[in-house]
Amino acid sequence: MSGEFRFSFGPWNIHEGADPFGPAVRDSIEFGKKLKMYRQLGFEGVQFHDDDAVPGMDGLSGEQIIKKAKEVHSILESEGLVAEFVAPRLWEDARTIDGAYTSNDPACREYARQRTHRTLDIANALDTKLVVLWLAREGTYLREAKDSKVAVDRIVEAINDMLAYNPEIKIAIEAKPNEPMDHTYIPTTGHAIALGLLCDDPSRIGANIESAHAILAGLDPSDEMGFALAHKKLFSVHLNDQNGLKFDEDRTFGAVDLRRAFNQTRILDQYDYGRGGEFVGLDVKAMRTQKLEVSTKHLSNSRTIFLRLVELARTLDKNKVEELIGQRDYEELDMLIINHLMGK
Ligand code: GLO
Ligand code: MG
Repeated sequence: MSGEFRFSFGPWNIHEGADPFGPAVRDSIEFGKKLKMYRQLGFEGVQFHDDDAVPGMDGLSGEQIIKKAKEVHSILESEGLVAEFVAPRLWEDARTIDGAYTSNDPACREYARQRTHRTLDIANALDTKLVVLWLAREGTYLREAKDSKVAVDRIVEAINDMLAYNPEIKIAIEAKPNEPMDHTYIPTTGHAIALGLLCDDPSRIGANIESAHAILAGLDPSDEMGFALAHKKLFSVHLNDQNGLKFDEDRTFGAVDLRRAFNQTRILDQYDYGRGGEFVGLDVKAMRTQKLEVSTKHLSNSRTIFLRLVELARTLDKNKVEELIGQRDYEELDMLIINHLMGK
């Protein structure tokens, strides 16, 4: 059964455990070693930030960047891996302090544009057509600091520039309502899809839905997925979990709310997610308390939980579900699902 799904994660998901209140607590694992762990953990897709593939890229020429990215592509091939997507990391440089595409400073917006071109070059060298846009700082801390209408126009302009720069790429917008900003301009999947409609080629714009981001927006991730599937816009997912309205926890998929995870798995499986080449992507973090030698369990556990939930989705008594829906006996339906999740 597991052969039907291909799984991916990003190298940042194996990390040193630093948080805003304390430094790293685990040694770094070098990139090449991380790549060797993918297959062992049951993964074949690698999610990239542009500078995961080409560290220090802002100090390199366009040619140097492409050369380095091609070297990474050869390593992927030798490890039996493929790049799922590349995402421009537009939230660390000083020129993106006030946002990248929506910065009030034209010189900073130009930096974002140029950097994004290099991201697309890297995607090309890594042989992926998918670019993820997590619009991290495209928002405000202060309502009056930016004009929200102009901000959306600027994001559209940036996306149109990407579509023109490489006519083959597709863009998956990863909506998130807050963190690092107080409010972002593209907080939900609905916003992401609507934004795509304003762009020059809406058919090439879709969504990457992260469970925790939907929860932070007060929404149910499986309903967000249903919305994107109805629009044929579910280009990727970032499965994880989240315990309420706090910082973005990126917990192991299903670890907080198994039923909520079940419903995500169920809708993905029901509508053949993955058949068009989509990956079951994770975006999970190991707890800070985890020791180095056991700091990849959040990845293999998330995958195992996903596959077990697929089994549960497939063995759910569909006739019984239909019957109870027909009778409008949702109390009994509730019990049916709970019993099923409890193995009864
Ligand atoms: C943060 C996001 C982040 C993105 C990644 C890919 O909240 O989830 O991890 O998914 O940078 O663009
Ligand atoms: Mg994510």
